[in-house]
Amino acid sequence: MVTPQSAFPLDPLGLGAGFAQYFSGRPLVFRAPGRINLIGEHTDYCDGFVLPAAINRHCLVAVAGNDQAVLRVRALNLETQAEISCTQFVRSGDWRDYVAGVFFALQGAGFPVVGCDLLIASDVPMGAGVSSSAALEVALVQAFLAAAGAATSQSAIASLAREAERAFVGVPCGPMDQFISVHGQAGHALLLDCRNMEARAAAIPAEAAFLVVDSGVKHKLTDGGYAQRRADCEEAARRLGLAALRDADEAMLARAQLPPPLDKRARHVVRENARCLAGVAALEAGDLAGFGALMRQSHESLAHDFAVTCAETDSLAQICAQTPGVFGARQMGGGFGGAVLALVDALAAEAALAQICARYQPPGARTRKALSAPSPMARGRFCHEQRRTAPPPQPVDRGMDAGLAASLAKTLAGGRGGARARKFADP
Ligand code: GAF
Repeated sequence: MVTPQSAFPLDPLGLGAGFAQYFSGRPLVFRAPGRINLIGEHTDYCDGFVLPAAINRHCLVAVAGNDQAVLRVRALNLETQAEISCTQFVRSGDWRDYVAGVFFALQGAGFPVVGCDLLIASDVPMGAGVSSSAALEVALVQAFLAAAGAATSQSAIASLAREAERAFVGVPCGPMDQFISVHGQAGHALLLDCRNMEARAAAIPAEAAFLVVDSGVKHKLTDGGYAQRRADCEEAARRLGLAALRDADEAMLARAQLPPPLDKRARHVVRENARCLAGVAALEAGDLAGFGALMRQSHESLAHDFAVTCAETDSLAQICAQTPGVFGARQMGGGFGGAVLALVDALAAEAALAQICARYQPPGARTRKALSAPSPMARGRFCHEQRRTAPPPQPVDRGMDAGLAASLAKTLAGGRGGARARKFADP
């Protein structure tokens, strides 16, 4: 996946300094990452298991209160701006719903909110299945809270960001994307149990690299297919007499003889949960071939049982899987397009990416251009290069002295490191 060189600052100091071009006031800057999901797709809203990792692509938001009942927003990567009312939520059907949605989700949850000026920049590709929206939501939650002088727990930040997506953007998403954007750890994926929100860090072996290859087919979770799959899963669970498909197993499905397509939807979830648990064991054992085989099975299941792939992602996953050095590949994220994730031998990553780009015929000139060169994201072990996520509030003073600036840059660049197992309770 390639994002052209950005014409705007993507570091907190640069964005903080850029704020003065558009607004007055001293901004605070917040940052949240996008994600990959190694395996466990369409299982999070079934109370199941997922294995996401935060990536080294981020959304940054610089914020300062403006003493007015309005949100003045400049989105640098979209080259656009907007004024959004703080008194009433009005659905726009575009990026403004995320900004207004987070604001009103916070207000609805009883947090203080104030009118703000916001400068937004992101290098998380949109519509590619790497959670650009969750990164934006998480950064916005932190920004709005800080502007109002409020604070809350990391888990609450993730829940509030998800609530904005569900209640205001209108996507009935599961908890995975916002959770990993808040809790991601450098060099690790997190095995998340979406029923009790307990997570365990699993180290990504040094020999492993993940390539994210954009199919060029933009997915949009608001289009209805995602909500339909979720409704199918809930209906299947209801017919099985279960709280969620997490509680189903193969024997139950064989006995119940659910009607199509519920039978296939349920089979995907039951098997994908099993693949996710087998996957984390394979990863921890350094069995990359085993993990790759599970990824291939996951793609087949997403294509045939869950019906969320498309011709382009099927073709791209096949090309990836046939490329020397690649252990396995699968469509990632909500589906109906977006990106394919490939697990590859780190030493073969550059060559594999070049071969994949040469063989894949993406739809449209824009994407051909986008795939013309390897990107930092697709190059090497990008999961090992990610930076600390969800940094604490950091005032960015345009007159900051060099020593403080260096110390801030160092803080923001530091990884958390170290595996941990803990419960992330919802508020
Ligand atoms: C999207 C959703 F936002 C997630 O909650 C998850 O359901 C994913 O699709 C599919 O696994 O990213």
